Amino acid sequence: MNEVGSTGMSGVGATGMNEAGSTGGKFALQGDQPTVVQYVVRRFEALGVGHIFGVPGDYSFPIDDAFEASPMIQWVGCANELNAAYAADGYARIRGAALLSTTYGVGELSALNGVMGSKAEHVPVFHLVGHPSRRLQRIRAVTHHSLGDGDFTNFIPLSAAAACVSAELTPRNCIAELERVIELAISRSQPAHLYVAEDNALMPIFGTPPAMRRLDEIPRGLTNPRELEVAADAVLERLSRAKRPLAFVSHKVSRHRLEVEVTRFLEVANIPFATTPMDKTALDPHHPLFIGTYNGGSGAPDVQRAVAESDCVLDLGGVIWSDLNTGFWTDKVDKKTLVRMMPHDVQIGDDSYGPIWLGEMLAALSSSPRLKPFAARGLVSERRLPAVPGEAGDLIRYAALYPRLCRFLKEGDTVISDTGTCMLHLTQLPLPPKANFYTQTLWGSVGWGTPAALGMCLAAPEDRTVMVTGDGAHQMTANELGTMSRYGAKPILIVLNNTSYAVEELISETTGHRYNILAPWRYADLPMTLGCQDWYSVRVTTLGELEQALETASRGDRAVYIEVVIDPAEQPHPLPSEMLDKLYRLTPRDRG
Ligand SMILES: Cc1ncc(C[n+]2csc(CCOP(=O)(O)OP(=O)(O)O)c2C)c(N)n1
Ligand SMILES: [Mg+2]
Repeated sequence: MNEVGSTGMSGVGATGMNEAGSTGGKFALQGDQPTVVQYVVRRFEALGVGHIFGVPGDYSFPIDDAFEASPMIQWVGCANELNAAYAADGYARIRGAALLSTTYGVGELSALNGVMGSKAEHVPVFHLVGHPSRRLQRIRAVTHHSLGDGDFTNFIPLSAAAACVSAELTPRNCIAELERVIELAISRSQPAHLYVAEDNALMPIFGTPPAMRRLDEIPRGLTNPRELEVAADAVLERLSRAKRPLAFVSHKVSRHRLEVEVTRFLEVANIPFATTPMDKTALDPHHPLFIGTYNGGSGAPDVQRAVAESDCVLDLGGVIWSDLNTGFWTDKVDKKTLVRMMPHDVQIGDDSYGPIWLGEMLAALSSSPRLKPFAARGLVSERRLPAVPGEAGDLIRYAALYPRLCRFLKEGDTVISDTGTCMLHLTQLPLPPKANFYTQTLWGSVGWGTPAALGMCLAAPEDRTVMVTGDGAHQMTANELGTMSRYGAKPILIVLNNTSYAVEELISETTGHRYNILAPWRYADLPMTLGCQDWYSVRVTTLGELEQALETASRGDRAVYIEVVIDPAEQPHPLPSEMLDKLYRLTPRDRG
């Protein structure tokens, strides 16, 4: 469990529930019981969440007021709700849960692309939405942010669709609903949608609150002992027949904080592991059993060989076998050899066993006397640092840029890649020990990286956060730079200025589209314009300038913004037509 420690609150009475957030606003009632929103704040304080990202709005004032009064949860005012959702996503990837606050209609809908990304990539974000009061709803008032039809249920299914659970909080259900929703969101590692009408928000809750569990105390899965026994037997039987087992460790292992259990199992059995680009640092890439990143037919040949030759492939947690995560579905995993140990069930061939919590499954396997260690085999090509080509006066080409970025990274760094050509390069680089690498490989919403860096900096201020983004992605969310400075985040931001949506040219059949050309921003001026205090911001056009800037950045005393001007000679070449066929068509041209 990553730093989501105890807040020191074990029960409601601990700090006098009715003090914080009792603003005496238009609906406030006095009494011994906390109001609904006060209780929500206390519950998330006890869970261990330290920040809430959002944009205020009148229907959510009760929520905003209550969090503003919290001594433990800091309000982080973002430039817009989409950015706030991305920031919450970044925060939750590190801290295990995050809070997002938006207002009815206009705010919640703006956030939905970001929250949906959290759903796709299994990140638990609690999306709190303030609704118009029950009274306005009863009289079917025509209000702002509504469709003017007196119907206040229009947006509920939309926000609910971006979550794994959705609930309206009322004074009567608040205590039980909150526990149910927290448990579901954490066990599924996906967002929750919680909404509350403005008047209900300020009513005292009904009932007696239970002892409040911290995040690491929330049960994440159930196990049927009989199913566990049968499934463990089936896995051990498969392993007993295997000569060359290999494991894939997926991002769900880190989402569910199962790194220790997975490492133990792999070490006891001495089974080597690979990761896909999306899961690159699901376990430490410097672990001796790590063989490299597997990206179907486009990854390192020795890793491809190891996967193709394996007679028992263990999928630990649930790999995303998607286009961009498997070299456009060129993976050579023989499905007959696949044993899928998902967070809540196990799938082998046509058989499915469950419910089985992955933590218990791993413990059962690791402690079984039938699990014999396999002969060790190591493949360590991915740990070698790449050579650094080019001269100081050269303009900056990718082949010279990425090796320099690679050498700049240091142990324990948080590395973020936005979607774009940078993701294709960064996922192939070796990373330093204990580095954590984050992308949105499945959802791929460009612009996620900049606000996610804000969230990650606040989630782990002691770590160094390095974010690489294309200029097109950055133009979508750059207005969050000011928020970073305001809340003391000190990221290292590397913005690749190639004046275009270059990756779009790469994946289209023709090049030279005007719609892929960007407005020419002066990126290095942005931090100052957006109010960033004492940032080191620089524009570099040669390798010498780049090295100088990275040298300054590595001093680590302040936030850094490096605009890297890419050599205009670096033109994207469209992918070979067979690749494009694979990406976009059901049947390849040569077979169709
Ligand atoms: C929200 C969203 N809108 C549009 C897209 C389509 N899209 C994918 S990559 C990309 C361009 C990225 O350009 P840039 O950040 O400049 O990176 P480059 O490829 O130039 O390195 C776009 C627009 C998307 N993925 N997400
Ligand atoms: Mg670009």
